[in-house]
Amino acid sequence: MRVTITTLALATILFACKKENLTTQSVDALSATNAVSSFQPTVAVLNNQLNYPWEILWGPDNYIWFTEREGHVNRMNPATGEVTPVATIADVATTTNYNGLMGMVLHPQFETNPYVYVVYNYLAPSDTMFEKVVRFMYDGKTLVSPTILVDSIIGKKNGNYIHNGARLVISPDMKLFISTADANHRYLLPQNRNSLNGKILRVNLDGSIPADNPFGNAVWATGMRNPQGLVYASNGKMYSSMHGQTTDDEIDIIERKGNYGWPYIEGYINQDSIREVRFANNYKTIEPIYAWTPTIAPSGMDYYDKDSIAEWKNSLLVAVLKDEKLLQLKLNASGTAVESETAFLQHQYGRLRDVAIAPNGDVYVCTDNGNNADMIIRISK
Ligand SMILES: [Ca+2]
Ligand SMILES: [Ca+2]
Ligand SMILES: [Ca+2]
Repeated sequence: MRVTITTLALATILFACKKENLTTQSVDALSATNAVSSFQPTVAVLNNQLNYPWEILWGPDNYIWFTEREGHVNRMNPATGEVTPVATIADVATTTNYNGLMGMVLHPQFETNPYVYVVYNYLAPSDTMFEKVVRFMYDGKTLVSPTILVDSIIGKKNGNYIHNGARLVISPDMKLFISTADANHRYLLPQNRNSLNGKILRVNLDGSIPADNPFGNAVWATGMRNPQGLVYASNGKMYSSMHGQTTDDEIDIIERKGNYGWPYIEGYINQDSIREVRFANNYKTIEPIYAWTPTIAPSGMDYYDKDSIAEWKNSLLVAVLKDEKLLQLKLNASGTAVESETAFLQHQYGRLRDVAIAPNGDVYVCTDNGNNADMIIRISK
C-alpha cells in the first residue's frame, strides 16, 4: 500500500455567507460571523487509495473504522495509514453517487458487546430499492450474524436514486438514532408519521421500539430532506446537518417529536413566505440554528470538546461536499447557536464527506472524490 505523508500549513479562508431575509432570523443566528482563524493546522494524508469512504469513526481498538459506499467495512492504523479489511457486505447496492453503505456506529461497550451497526441500500424485487439498518457482530476478524433492526426505508422514486441520508448515532442512554432522507418523495413522506423517510428514527439497540417514542413507531422527529450528518454531542444535544434543495442547508438541534418543516419550510421561517408562515401557524415546527444560502452541501460532522486544539473547543466540525472544506462552527456556551464559522482545507482535497475525532484531540476527515483515490487526512495542532 502506498502511503504518502505530507505536512503543510494551511491558510484559513474567509467564507462569505449570504443570508436571506435577515429580519426574520433569530438574534442568535444573526450574530454569527465569518471568522479568520490564526490556527494553522498540521495536515497529514494517511491514505489516498480509498473509494468513497462514507463514515469514519475512532474505534475502541484505537483504529479508525470506516465504511466505503460500495459495501466495505475496514480498519485503518492511524499511525501508518495501513488498511485492514473487515468485511464486504454482499447485498449492498450502490447505483449512483448517493447510495450504498453509508453510516456506521460501534456499540459503546464494544469489548463486551462487539456489535457493529450499519445502514445501507439494497435492491428488492420489481426494480425497487430500500434501505435498512443491520447489526453485525465482530468476531475479531470479520462481521458475522447479521440482524436487521430497521427495514423498508424507501430508497428510490421512479428511476431516481437520490436523497438517502443516512447517519447512525448511539446516545448515552443507549438508543440508536438514524437519519433518513426523503428519497425525493418530498410531499409524501417527510410529514407522514407512518413513513420512515425524511425522519430522525430512534430504536433500542436490539431494534425494538422504545416505549417513550412519540408516535408508537421508530419515528423520533419529522420534516427532514436529506440529513447526512448526525452527532450526539457531549453537551447533551443532538445536532443534524441537512442538505436543502436550492436554498437553505441547515444545522438543526434534534428534539423529540420535533418537526423540521420540509418540504413546506426551508431554513428559517421567512415572514414574506406565505407557504412557510401558514405551515408554521398550523403545525409546531423548529427552525434551524444555522442555515446556508447558497447551499454548500454539509455532510458528516462531529462535536469537538478536546483541549489539544483549543481554538476548536465547543465547535461542530462539518465536512462539506460541494464547497470542499472543513467548517468549524463555534457554538455559544449553551450550544444553542452558532457564533462563528471558519473554513479549513478549502479546495485542497476536493469534496469532504465525514469527520472523526481521536481521544488525543486529533481530527480525521475523509474525501468523497472516487476513482480509488480518496483520502483519510489527519489534522493536528
Ligand atoms: Ca464520523
Ligand atoms: Ca428545516
Ligand atoms: Ca425559509
